[in-house]
Formats: sequence, C-alpha cells, structure tokens
Amino acid sequence: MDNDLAAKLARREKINEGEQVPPVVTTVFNPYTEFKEFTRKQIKDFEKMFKTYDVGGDHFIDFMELKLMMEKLGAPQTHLGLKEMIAKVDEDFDGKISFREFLLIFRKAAAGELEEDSGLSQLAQLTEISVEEMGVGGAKDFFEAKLTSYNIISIPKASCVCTADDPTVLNPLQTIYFMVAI
Ligand SMILES: [Ca+2]
Repeated sequence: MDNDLAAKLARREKINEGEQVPPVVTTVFNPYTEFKEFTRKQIKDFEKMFKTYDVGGDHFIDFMELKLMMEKLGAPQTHLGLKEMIAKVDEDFDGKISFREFLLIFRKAAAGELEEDSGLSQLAQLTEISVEEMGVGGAKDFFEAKLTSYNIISIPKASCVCTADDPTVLNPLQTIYFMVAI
C-alpha cells in the first residue's frame, strides 16, 4: 500500500473513533520559500529557461529535451552523460527533471557541488550565457527548427537516437506524435 493511502486510512480510522484530526495539508512546491538563496527575478528567469527547454510542455525536461538543450548550449553529451546528469538531481526517480530538480542544478552549482566539466556544471554555466545572448525566444526558435529537422532527417534513422531498452527515449512512432503535439 502506498504511504499516502495508508495515511488516509489511518486518519479515517481516527475520525471514526471520534478523535480530532487535523486536516491533511497537501504540500505544493513553492520555489520562493524552498530556494531562498535565489532572488525572485532569478527564479523567474530559471522558470522561463525551464519552460523554453520543456518543448513538450509537460512540466518536465525529459531525456530528449535535455539532449537538445545540451546541443543548443554547445555542449552535447553522450547517452550515458545525459543519463548521469538526470540521475544527479532526479530525487523522485522518474527519469526526468522537474522544475524543482532543475533548480537543484543551480543550487548545487552555486554550492560548488558539481564536478568541474561535468554535464550539469556545463549546463549551469552555459544557460546563463545563452539566455543573455539570445533571449528565451531565440532558444525556443532553435528547438522548433531542431524538431523540424528531426522530422525530415532523423525519423528514417530513428534507431540511432532511440534505444529499445530505454523507456525514457521515444520510439520513432512516439517521436512523430511528440512533434505533432507541438
Ligand atoms: Ca524527476
């Protein structure tokens, strides 16, 4: 049984026994209180950046989006390198980067916790430069162009981008849906 369900059942049991039980508070991630080391402006900028790279708009940066992001930043990573980048901040083990996990990259960078020249350290350094240079709109254009080129060039050879045993990578058919959805 998952913890949430167990907690709910335990609470229901207490209510049935006539006990006073405080209401269950659902914790919503609040970047401003959880990441107090960043200014509101910085968090807004991180959020814009995150949304730019979250091409699919599902509030996560997944493997393929991270791959494109690193290419865009001029620091393309190997398949294994990308996996390692995600693993370093993937606190909920879902194989993709939430906005909270994205902020962890910059927290770790600021705290000097990232290995020099590691993928995440490059990401932290390069995103700052890239947003200043081209603005978020420019990055978005790049992704759209990139996806169009995937449409033309990569689909016939999709097997080289997609690994059958890798659930986080889209298969060619899903890639088509993914692009249509945009
Ligand atoms: Ca995650």
